[in-house]
Amino acid sequence: MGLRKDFLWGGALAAHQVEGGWDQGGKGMSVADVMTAGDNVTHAPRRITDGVLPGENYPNHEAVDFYHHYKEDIALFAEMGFRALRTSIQWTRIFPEGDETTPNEEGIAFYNDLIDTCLSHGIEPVITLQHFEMPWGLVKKYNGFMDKHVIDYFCRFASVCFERFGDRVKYWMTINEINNQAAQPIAHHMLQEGGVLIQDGDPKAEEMMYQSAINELIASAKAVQIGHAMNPDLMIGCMIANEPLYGATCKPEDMLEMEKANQKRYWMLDVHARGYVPAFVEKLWARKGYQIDLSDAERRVLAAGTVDYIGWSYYMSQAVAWREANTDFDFYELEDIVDNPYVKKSDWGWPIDPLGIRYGLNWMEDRYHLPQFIVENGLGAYDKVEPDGSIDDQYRIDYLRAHIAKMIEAVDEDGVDLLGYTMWAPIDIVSASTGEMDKRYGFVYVNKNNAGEGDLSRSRKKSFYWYKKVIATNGEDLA
Ligand code: BGP
Repeated sequence: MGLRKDFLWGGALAAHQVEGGWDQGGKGMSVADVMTAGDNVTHAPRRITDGVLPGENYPNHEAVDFYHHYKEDIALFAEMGFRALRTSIQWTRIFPEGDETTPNEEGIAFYNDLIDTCLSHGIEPVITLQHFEMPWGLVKKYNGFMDKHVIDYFCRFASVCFERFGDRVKYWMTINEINNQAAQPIAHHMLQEGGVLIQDGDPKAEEMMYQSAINELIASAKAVQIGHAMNPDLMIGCMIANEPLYGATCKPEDMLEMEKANQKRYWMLDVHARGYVPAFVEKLWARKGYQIDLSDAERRVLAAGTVDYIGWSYYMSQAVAWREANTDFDFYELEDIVDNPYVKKSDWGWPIDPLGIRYGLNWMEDRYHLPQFIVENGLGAYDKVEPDGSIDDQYRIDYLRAHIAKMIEAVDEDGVDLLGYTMWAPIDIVSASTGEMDKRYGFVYVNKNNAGEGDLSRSRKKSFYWYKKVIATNGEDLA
């Protein structure tokens, strides 16, 4: 009983949310570098500016300066007993504009040292190739994945990563939370996943999303084949935002709406895992008159590039209700998700549902029969530093304990094949959705606030010691 002995306990980061050093070491500008900060008080969203403009606040430019602190930070992760660290390789450190023919050796040297530092502590590096980090140069020249040329640039980037790091990195993921754009084609998400700029309200937005997503999936499938051709032992997965969906009631319309919502949110996973576009998507394209450029040769690429495992993030479940006007049961997150009265919410309004992680693991197992890897799960919260410097983040411990307990039940009682759990994020970092520093996830506190004040010093929170014990007992002692 219990988790496998080599269970990959650890933490997950995204390079652009921690590294900073946005213009150092030959790095080019990425989409993360042109996003301003939003906030949780006025609910102002992050804005995308046309390049880096004077007088704007770009929180990812410095982030928590992992670029210069990674040795110290990885030593802290090792102190907790991490067996795995997930992070991404910023495309713009390797190809600053995105379409160069030779890589930037300084960027490669940085990641070589980061990977070696992990390995020297016995930590398995787990790498995401594209975590909201599309080169701005590719956005401006090609509108990101709207253009098929970008598939080739992604493959060139992936090839260099597999060649230079594949001797030491076994676990890979292609595109982070690729499905976030599926049911809410708004500018923020289109930019993050596909590097595609659209105007809010553009009537072509959804068709563009499908075209970009298809091109992203082709790029992912090609990367899987490139990686396996170099080394068949590489484990190359996808990365899905898993928000298990519940019908708001047992009314038949709500249940069908829930099923249609699942189809729409997870069809990209169908392609990753099964290698073909499901019929309901082809029908939707036909019904809406979308002209999607997907050749027979590209369909063969999709079939030949299926993933080895499913990596997914879990923060919340959602409840879905049918609206009478919605005669074709077409799902849109902003309109069809309703409050679930049975679950609490975080300070940022994210539903908290520990049982949903077990439900999600079972749902994935039933649908895809592939190994799974929970590569993000955590609580964004306000932390208070006491006068003696300590941080009593019992709420974070409670959140993680409840989720890990349900995750273990899915393995123990339901037989799910689970490779590991990398919590988000072991150190405080810049929030992806709001750009805030004060939305904290870490076991390690970083002295920096939303206004950018603080000396970036690191300190251990109460949860640091708790997680160390969880790993040391392989999840048996969650107390
Ligand atoms: C996921 C992203 C991460 C991360 C996390 C928490 O969507 O993969 O990059 O940021 O969510 O979200 P946030 O930072 O908005 O709190």
